[in-house]
Amino acid sequence: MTSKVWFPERWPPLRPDVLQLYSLATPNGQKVSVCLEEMGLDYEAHLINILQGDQQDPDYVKLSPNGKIPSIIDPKGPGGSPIILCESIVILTYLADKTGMLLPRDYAARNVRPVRTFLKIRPGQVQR
Ligand SMILES: N[C@@H](CCC(=O)N[C@@H](CS)C(=O)NCC(=O)O)C(=O)O
Repeated sequence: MTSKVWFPERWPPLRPDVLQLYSLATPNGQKVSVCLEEMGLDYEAHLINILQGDQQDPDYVKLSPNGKIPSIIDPKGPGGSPIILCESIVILTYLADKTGMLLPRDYAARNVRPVRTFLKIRPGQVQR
């Protein structure tokens, strides 16, 4: 079953049928971009300039009630219905479940320390 997809008026999609990413190149924002690229998912990116207060735009807060990037709209979410998600770990876990990539499906395997650390760590904390 599919239902109508809502998009923020200020950041209209060019391709409403693909996943929409609302983000900026910060450590938390990049986690989701890297994940989408690694998974080869088709998506459209919208710049949310947190230095200019875009994250407090009333339309953006409908995507991310805590006024933080990143967030996504997947027009083809579970059961074919649209889904809106915020919080990088929630998004990463959702994308892993959607594609079957990058995270073990098994709950116990998923909760071992290296996997949890990978999800939680900020790219800026990774030492080269
Ligand atoms: N726990 C959130 C944190 C997201 C977060 O802190 N985003 C920052 C940029 S990296 C942000 O949107 N800051 C804008 C603000 O706090 O006004 C996540 O992992 O997604």
